[in-house]
Amino acid sequence: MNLMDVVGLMTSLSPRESVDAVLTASARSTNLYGHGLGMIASENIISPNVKRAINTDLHGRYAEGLPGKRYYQGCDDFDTIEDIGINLAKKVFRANFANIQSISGTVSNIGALKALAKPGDSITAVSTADGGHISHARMGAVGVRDLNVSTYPWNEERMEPDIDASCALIREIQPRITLVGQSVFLFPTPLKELADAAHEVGSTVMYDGAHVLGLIAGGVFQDPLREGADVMTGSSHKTFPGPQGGFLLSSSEDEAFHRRLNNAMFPGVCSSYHLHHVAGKVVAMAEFEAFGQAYATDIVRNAKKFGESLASEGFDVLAESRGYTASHQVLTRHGDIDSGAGAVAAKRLEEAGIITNMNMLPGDTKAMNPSGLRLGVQELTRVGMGVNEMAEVASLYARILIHDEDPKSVREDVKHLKSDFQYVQYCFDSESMPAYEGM
Ligand code: DSN
Repeated sequence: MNLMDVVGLMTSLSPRESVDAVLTASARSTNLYGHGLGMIASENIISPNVKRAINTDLHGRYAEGLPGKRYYQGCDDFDTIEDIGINLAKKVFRANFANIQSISGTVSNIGALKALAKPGDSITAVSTADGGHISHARMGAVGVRDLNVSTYPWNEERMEPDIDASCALIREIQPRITLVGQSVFLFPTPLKELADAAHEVGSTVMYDGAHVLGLIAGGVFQDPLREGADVMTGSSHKTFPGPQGGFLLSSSEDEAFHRRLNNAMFPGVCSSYHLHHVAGKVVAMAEFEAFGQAYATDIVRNAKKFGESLASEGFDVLAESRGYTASHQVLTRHGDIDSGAGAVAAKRLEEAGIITNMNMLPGDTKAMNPSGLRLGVQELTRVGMGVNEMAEVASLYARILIHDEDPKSVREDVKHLKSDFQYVQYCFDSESMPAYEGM
């Protein structure tokens, strides 16, 4: 069936058929992940109690403002939830300020850019080609705020900004915001050096911790708010294992600055802020306080093992000289630069029930035809896989991508491996609800 046939079929559905089609497709997607290996580095699954917190009447309610200062009645109970959440966020992320209203990492970034800069100001950031997020670029949030972006020179060997050249850039440009952090994020950013240069020229340091927030909270990556970041943004659903949403955090003790950050979020970039997801985030933070350090430690241990195992299977794994990774991610190159071999590899893995994403690697210039894969182990870790399973997963990759076995025959082994890992770990009441079932 070609695309136009599919579009035709979709537009001819009756209302009842549309409902059924959505429910069927949702169940199939759940099934795909339940029997497969979810390895997209920006995803995760939520615990039974987070699911319960999300599936409440709060999903349809409004609470503009802050706890105790609302524009709507009926918010007293939600105020309790948000108050617990703000306090937990300060504790879990070791911050002096926390706003937990953001509905995504990108919205957190737009809010931070609104609070910290005005249109026409300059900003420095990691380029998308080197792994920066689209919201750090003119095509994304940085453009929405009309900021002029200069990107850091990149050290490909170390997979981080070239320190001396980046400090020189900051001193030359004197950006309003020195933005660091990436979506392709293998190693901690050498933050202290960059922050010293930034503060010397009066720049505010903003750290986008979307991908690595759980590792930061678990104390196994870096501690941006103590290494010079003034503001930290992040997603609540990547290595931090909550529902989809965002955080806005700061090390500042200045209450006027806190008000600026809060105002940037509301009325700045959010009106409704999805109260059920806030409740889910609060439960996730409480569970993280209890279990997060062990979870974060296991993620990094698994990622290192996965990188080593892929390399032993014969894959070209990036950053060998640094032990492949210090985060949840591993990067593999599958052919020449711009060859599109990463896209082909991702499709073959999907046929076996292994869900990944193609990714540009240093040198690639075509986002739809990159040479690489970005692989994350945070979801597999969350359902209890350890280093032995990482070696097994690497061998499944090799059967498909190196020994050219038919992915469909590997799919049964993927399913078999996954069948033993059906409950979310590192949470309360783990076995009260299977990981891949609805609410
Ligand atoms: N695009 C997401 C990622 O996969 O990194 C972040 O928003």
